[in-house]
Amino acid sequence: MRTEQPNTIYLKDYQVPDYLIDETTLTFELYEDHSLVHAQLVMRRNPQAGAGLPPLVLHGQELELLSLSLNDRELGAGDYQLTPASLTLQPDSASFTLDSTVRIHPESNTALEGLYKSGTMFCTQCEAEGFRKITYYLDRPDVMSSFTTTVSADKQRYPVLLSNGNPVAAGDGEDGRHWATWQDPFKKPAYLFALVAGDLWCIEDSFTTMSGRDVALRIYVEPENIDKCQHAMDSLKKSMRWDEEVYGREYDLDIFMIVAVNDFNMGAMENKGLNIFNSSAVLARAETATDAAHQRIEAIVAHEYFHNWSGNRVTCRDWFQLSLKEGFTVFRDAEFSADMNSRTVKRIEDVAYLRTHQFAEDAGPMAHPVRPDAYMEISNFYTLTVYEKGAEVLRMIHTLLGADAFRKGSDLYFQRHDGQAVTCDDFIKAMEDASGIDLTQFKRWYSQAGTPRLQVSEAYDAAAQTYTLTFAQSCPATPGQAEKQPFVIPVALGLLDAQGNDLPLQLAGEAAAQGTSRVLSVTEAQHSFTFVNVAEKPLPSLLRGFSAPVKMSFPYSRDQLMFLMQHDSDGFNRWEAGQQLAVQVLQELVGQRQRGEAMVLDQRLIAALRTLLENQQLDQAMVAEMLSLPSEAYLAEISDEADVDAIHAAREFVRQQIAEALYEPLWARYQASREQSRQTPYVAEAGQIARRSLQNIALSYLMETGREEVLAACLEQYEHSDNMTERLHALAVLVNSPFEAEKAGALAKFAEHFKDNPLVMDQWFSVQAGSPLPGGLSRVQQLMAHPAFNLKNPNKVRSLIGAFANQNHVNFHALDGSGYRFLADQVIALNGFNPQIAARQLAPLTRWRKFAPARQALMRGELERILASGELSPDVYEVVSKSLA
Ligand code: B3K
Ligand code: ZN
Repeated sequence: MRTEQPNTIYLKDYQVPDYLIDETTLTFELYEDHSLVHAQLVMRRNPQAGAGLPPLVLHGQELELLSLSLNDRELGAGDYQLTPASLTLQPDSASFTLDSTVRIHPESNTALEGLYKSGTMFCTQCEAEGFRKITYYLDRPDVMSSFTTTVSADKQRYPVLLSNGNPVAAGDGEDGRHWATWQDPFKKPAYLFALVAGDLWCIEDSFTTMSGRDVALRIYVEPENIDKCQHAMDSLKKSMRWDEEVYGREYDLDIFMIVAVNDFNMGAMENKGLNIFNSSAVLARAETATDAAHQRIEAIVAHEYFHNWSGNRVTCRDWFQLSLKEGFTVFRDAEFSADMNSRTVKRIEDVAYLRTHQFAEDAGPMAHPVRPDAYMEISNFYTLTVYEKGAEVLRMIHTLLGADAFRKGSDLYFQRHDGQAVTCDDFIKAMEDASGIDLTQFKRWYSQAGTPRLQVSEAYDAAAQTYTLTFAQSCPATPGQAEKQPFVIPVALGLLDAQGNDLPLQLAGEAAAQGTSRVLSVTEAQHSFTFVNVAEKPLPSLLRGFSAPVKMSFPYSRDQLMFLMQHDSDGFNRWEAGQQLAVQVLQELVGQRQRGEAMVLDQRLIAALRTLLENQQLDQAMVAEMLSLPSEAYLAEISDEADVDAIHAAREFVRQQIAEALYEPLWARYQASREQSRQTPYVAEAGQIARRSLQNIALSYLMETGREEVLAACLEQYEHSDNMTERLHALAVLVNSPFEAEKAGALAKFAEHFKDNPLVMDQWFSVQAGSPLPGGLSRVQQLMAHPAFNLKNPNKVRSLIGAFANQNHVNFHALDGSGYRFLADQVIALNGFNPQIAARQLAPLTRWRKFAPARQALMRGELERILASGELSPDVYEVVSKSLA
């Protein structure tokens, strides 16, 4: 049983640091069975912290202190105090130099935080609090220092030695060793420190910045992956140009490096000048990575690059401000991706993700504001709320201010705070100062958790020719926040006439109409807006482009939704109307199923989809999105009590009905596209990606019919595609089909062919883990014993255990509790060596309140079992204890 509970850290307790570090000089001596770290810190009393010389408390964990000296005076054991997490000593002057040497063990670091080994290579991950596992330090983001780093290692094993900044010196040492020194002239917090040593190859390119400086660009990978870097390099150059054009931000060092590593807890890390990436976020070529993987790489490369300004040049004062850099940078990368691909499709994907996963988080036991006010373990707060909802908050500011004022605000923010560690309030202040718009009430988005509901009602007065929309907003209670104040909710909208045209929009009191799509600010709990000169009762198109992260409802009839699907000038809302129609139909079927009635499908859904499929003018990616039914996870999220089996049955029923009724147009679309694939070599480019997405969704519907000609087509696509997008989809469709022999054959062949490519094997695990066919858990358990599986590798954990628990609802939620027990067992195992990954995998169990009492009891039982399982990491303890509270 655990004895010690982790402390809760509160935003309200923030205090400036007592001491500052101006210069940090590090020397690493890397060996196979230990490493030595020498740190020289040039320090001084923080003038903002008051008078006197308080004790200096440095962070440090899992360090073996070998020597310590203050101003060149060697300190003895009586001169300082050590705890498992700190080193305390008493400075005798306001400025001093501290030298320390510690021994650490990267070779046995399985938490993948601090300095660790991934395969044969040394690498680091310091955000948020990993630097304290490297040396004694003030490991907090408001302590910013210049860094000079020397790395020494065996030359043959580790020919490449990298750190932040620019290379300044290198040479050979004794015993076959060599060294390199790097200098980073920009002051930075320790969380942005990075080091890499390994046998790496790189591809090289260059970028000329807007002021004409040449920057060397390098992507380092293990030699066998050197042919999979070009897409990431192209993405990097596009990102650098886009940030200059859209934000006026120029890169600042002479070199920018990306290193791909196989063992990484998340996607990537923005270390200054030396981004370290999960190899899944770098490596791609047609034969091994899907379109989705290519787009994810483009987005992550951009995200990490954009952090150079939004995060590195201007950083966070404390970790409560995490969304200052993450929400802003996600907003920036989303706009970049929208500019590089289809804007509407990007928005649809992001909103579907937000509504399924972030809304669920915001309704669960870990709900927290975009700027949290308390945490036990900061690693648990790299959440969908901080990232995705944080980005929505930025998007709303952009919508309210307009693009020009927003840009003035961001220019002011970067100029005013360059080189500083600041708060979300500082960001808002810059936006207010540049735009003249008061954001006081708007800031509630940072402090209040929970997803607001927005109920909209209408009233048309034919005699007065006025149309009134009334918005009623409310927000459910969340842990620690019973009452909420009204938010500022920007509602972009239009009004459609009977032909589907946008009407001019004139509000009462305005002299003339102002456009046909505009943004209303809903600021009161109950807020009405009256449009005048409205000659006929219009149909409103509300929350265009999903202008605010709320749960909006309006009593649309199914016929009205079908009309909006065809006529709304806002592409996002055409999709949204289709989703709402599908949700209505699916919920009706769920009810029929629960009452034991035969399910009867409203044929209007078929009619609407037929119209879409027959329209050859529409963007194929849009058609694909509109053909996609709301996911089981989303249907669960919007249920008061999610009936996993009824949802699955209803959704499968609709899929089969669509497949039978629309067989012809789906088959025609499929064949035309597959023919084009056969004739055109693969390029990861928007037009082809759109075509393949429609082709693939058509194939999944067609396979529902079980017809021989479809099976043959699926096998042909599987065997003969020149790219992973088509091959993997064909495999997934086979895996979910009843054709056992073909399925087994394809799976075996795939594994044999790709056994040496771990990223492709991740896909192979995922398609099997996600299959809703009976027996899911035992398939997953067998796969855990596959030679390519390894619980120590986070990508493997995510692709097998994560895919099962998050994407395979019927199997994970099996009524005998076996899925829950399995997940709890894995969390208990992971807790022992990688707490961050353990805590992340727990998320599905934290949603227990969504389900009927029998499942609730089973899920809670597993959470309690984890709590009692022995010594828990703070990461797992926080999630489990809050979930049970
Ligand atoms: N800033 C990193 C995330 C670090 C997570 C640490 N547990 C990646 C990113 O958001 O760009
Ligand atoms: Zn980020």
